Amino acid sequence: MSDYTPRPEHRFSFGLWTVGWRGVDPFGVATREPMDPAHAVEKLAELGAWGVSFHDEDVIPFGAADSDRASRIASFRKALDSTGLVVPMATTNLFTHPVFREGALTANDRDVRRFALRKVLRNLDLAAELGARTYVMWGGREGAESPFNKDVRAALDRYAESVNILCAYVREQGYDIRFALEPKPNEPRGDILLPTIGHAIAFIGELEEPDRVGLNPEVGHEQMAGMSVVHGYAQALWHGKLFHLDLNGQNGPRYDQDLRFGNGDVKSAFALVDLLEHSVGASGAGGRGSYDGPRHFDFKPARTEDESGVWASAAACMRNYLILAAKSRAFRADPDVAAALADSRVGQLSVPTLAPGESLADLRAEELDTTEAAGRGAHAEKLDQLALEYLYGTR
Ligand code: DIG
Ligand code: MN
Ligand code: MN
Repeated sequence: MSDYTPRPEHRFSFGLWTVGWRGVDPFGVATREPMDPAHAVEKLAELGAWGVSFHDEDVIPFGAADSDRASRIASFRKALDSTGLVVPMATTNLFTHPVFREGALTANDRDVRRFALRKVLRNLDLAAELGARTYVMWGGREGAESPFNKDVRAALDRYAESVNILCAYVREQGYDIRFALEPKPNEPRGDILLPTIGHAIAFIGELEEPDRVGLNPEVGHEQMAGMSVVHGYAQALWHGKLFHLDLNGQNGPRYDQDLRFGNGDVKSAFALVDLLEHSVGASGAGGRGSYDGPRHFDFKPARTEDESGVWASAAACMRNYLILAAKSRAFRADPDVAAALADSRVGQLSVPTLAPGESLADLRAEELDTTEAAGRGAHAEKLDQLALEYLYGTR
């Protein structure tokens, strides 16, 4: 029997806002009491987590006096020190306060944009103090409900201006920090800017310091847009842009469910863990990119739960990852799978189409019996069924 006990070496991390989510939704008030960040840190450590991430306001209330800010940071630090949990990632809440009602870094209102930039800069300093190496930017309020209310080209100018300023600041301060953009197609805005991995990768290419900016793709956000999360993560890896990740669950295009990881689209969860675990150090398809960062969860324990359910849900995120990682190892070691991969010519995709030194004349001199080639089966069904049988537990 495999051991599915989470340990710090697995590098599981959680957003403070996940286990601290009080269950407020558009149709109901909180079902849980506020959670002290120190308590969250202590409980996550007990469960076997390695790290925590935070928004500024997960630790420091909006507008807190300096003395209150200092004591809350001290309490958070004390819990980190006593448990040994680290802070791999930090981010800014640019979405809760009404001042951000029409956006933050891309608000039409220039005063709001300048305030948002100051808010990020301040939390970047704290992030650096706490040792975070990734700073996530999720533009939850960057977008619009009306196509006439947002000049998207100007908004992207402002977004790029902000990211360029933040990259320059981190460089000048000597912070060992990279930025990770988090795409999401909608919710809370009718349409959010940089809605998918593809949009974000294209945007990064227009920045002054593109090497300092990558992605923090969230499973459910790609699936909300009807995208394949595995293809999206694989392309982010291919670009060398998978700087961090938000693991959770989702049942296809609908509101952002933020289910515990491993719930929702189970097959995609298995394929994603296989990609993340198999591609680390492996030849992988083309060998391009592998991810060895935190296994970070951004999920919401169901509103139905009391605090005991919160911890059951958090523990299940890590357990599900370990179960799927064990299945991926077994799948990859199975000789029947190796044979099915060969029958499907999966490895052949890593062979360059043109041989080294081969000329186009050589290529064009070749002929293919297209009737014979058209008759070649892909044998994908057999391979996919083997994968499903690992999920079903019959292998
Ligand atoms: C929501 O998916 C967003 C916010 O929770 C946060 O800004 C980001 C960090 O992972 N994810
Ligand atoms: Mn989400
Ligand atoms: Mn997220």
